Amino acid sequence: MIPRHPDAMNHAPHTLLINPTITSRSSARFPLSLLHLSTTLDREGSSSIIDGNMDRDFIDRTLHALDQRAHTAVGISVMGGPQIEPAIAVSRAIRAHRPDTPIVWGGYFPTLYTDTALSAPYVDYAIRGQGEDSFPELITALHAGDTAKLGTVNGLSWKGEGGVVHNPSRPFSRNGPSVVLPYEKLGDPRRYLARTFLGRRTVAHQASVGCRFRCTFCGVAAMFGGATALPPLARLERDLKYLKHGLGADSIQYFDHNFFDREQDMIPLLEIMARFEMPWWCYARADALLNLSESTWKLVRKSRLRMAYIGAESASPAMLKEIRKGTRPDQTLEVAELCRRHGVIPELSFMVAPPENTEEETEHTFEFIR
Ligand code: B12
Repeated sequence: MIPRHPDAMNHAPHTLLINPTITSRSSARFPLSLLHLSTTLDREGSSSIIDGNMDRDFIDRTLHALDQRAHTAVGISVMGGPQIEPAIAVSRAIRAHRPDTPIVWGGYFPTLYTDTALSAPYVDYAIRGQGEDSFPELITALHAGDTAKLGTVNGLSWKGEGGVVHNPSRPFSRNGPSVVLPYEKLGDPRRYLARTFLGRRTVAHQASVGCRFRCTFCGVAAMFGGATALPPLARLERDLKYLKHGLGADSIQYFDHNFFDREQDMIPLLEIMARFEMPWWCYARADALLNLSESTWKLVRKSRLRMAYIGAESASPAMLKEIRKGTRPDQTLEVAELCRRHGVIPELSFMVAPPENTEEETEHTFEFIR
């Protein structure tokens, strides 16, 4: 029998979504994971969001929110690294304050380390991968108190009588948000318009999802398995119109896992972005930028790409081969010059201290960086 709030059956399911504190307030960007989940949760119920990056007292706010009304469950977004500590703290506080409220973890950490997450007494369910379809199904089951349904939710891992049960994974979903994200759930969304290198009112947005590459070290490859989906042109137009004219944004950080996919597919997107004239930042591969034609680079300049985050990873061809990056060190040097020629600042990330020849390789990478 699934424990439920005594008042639960008197209204539609309601879910509280939490993003534990992980950045300074000035670095806070839209909690897109929770906004995406809200769009689907609100089809058959309702949801509210607490973002610890903006509201630093997020644990007190959470306990207060739980006292205001019946909650079917609490959903917590957890990335690997520093976000785990505040995620544990808020989960423990919820468990102590409302023992009957189910706690659901989602995001990169519970997706990549599901058993570890579920070994904690304050984590009842883990949603693996994209949550837009799985989570509403779990909420429906919890709201109905229907244990039998738990086994049917793809992408869910839960604690059965005989131990942890991992339901089959959910196939990759190409469906993006069918409506403009519910930014109003963040209080005044203009609080998230940040002053950055790109502009005075920078916002974060995710247009496409996934990545077709399978670099061995990357959580994205593990989460999406090489699947990727670009946004329909109308959706990109709709979202940019809202961000620029609705919210007053003047520049964008695209959080897409790998912005420049196949050149011919990018051109219509770049044409729309060029019309909005909002300086932008993205994640990009060196080989993708090097392979763009002169005419596409002309369009990229017109679209006002200002900075590209490029995973250079290593100065060692052998290492790049081993991690299946698919690029070469000479391409890293070449793309740095290419970007400069087109007025784009290359932001290059490297991994140092590999397991073999640690010191030698690290020194080699430092020389390469210089
Ligand atoms: C914004 C961001 C940050 C922000 C903070 C975000 C926050 N939580 O407030 C900052 C800048 C702090 C950050 C830091 C780091 N980040 Co970061 N970050 C991102 C980024 C660019 C966007 C996240 C986002 O909004 N995605 C869009 C939403 C829609 O997708 P999503 O988050 O995946 O959510 C979906 C699912 O995961 C799931 N889901 C997510 N949460 C929940 C919750 C519930 C309840 C459910 C049911 C489902 C669910 O459903 C959602 C909808 O499909 C991602 C790349 C990306 N595009 O995802 C990298 C990424 C998540 N970061 C990554 C990493 C590694 C880090 C760092 C560890 C890097 C470092 N070494 O320091 C640091 C760690 C944190 C730190 N140092 O404090 C990796 C994670 C990979 C991994 N192995 O786990 C990513 C994937 C980048 C990459 N390409 O590798 N990051």
